[in-house]
Amino acid sequence: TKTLFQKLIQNKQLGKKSFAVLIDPDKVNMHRLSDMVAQCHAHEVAYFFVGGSLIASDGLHSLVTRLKELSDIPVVLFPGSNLHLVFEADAILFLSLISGRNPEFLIGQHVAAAPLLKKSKLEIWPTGYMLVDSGVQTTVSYISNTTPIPYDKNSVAACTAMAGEMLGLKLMYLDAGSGAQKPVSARMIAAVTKATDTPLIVGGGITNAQAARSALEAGADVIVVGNGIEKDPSLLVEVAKAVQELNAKTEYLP
Ligand code: 1GP
Repeated sequence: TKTLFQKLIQNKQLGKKSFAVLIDPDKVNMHRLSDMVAQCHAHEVAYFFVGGSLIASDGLHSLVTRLKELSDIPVVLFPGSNLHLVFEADAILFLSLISGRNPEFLIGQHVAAAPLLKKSKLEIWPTGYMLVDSGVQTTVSYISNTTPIPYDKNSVAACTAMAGEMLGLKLMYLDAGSGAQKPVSARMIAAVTKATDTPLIVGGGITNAQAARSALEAGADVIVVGNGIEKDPSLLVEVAKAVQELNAKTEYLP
């Protein structure tokens, strides 16, 4: 059987787009979780991303185990640091913050996590993580003590992704940061898509179906929505439908 990562690569080759729902343990409403998970099932959500740059509650472990009880949708850790390892999850975005110049988030945290990950059954997804300026200082840029890529510097993003790919990273993630005022631009997504062959995840500030559609049409393989769904649960269905519609179109192509 294929690993989750092999399926991700296969989907990219087929042009099949995926939707990941980000669940932040600090914000999640545990009473609504099972309804939300049922909706994710019904609407073919591909992954749960779980985490955040700063987790203030102690709910990460119980969130992951609860999600595993409720469904078979893969749970992918989206860690802010090596404190955020939960071995019951399916995979981990092993993020190297390549848009920044803080060695701690490029390699430091990884060294501390490596021996634990080596022993675990988690699938490791080596990811070039690029933060993009979105008009507000996001928690992640503050916590990581890095400067994001300027909003309209598409070629900086493209060259950063190219270098990440040349260093052997298998996946790129363009993130405007959770709660961004505006999502990553379609032009930047297109520039990164053109510059690399790795699958591309895009998230941050996607708060309507049109933003999701435009990110996918520009080249994103996986889109991530977190905050928007916490605020308005109906967004989950809207975005899921946009993804399904795009996939239905590509299936009719010769
Ligand atoms: C943040 O990409 C994710 O790292 C999702 O962001 O919470 O703004 O949807 P939002």
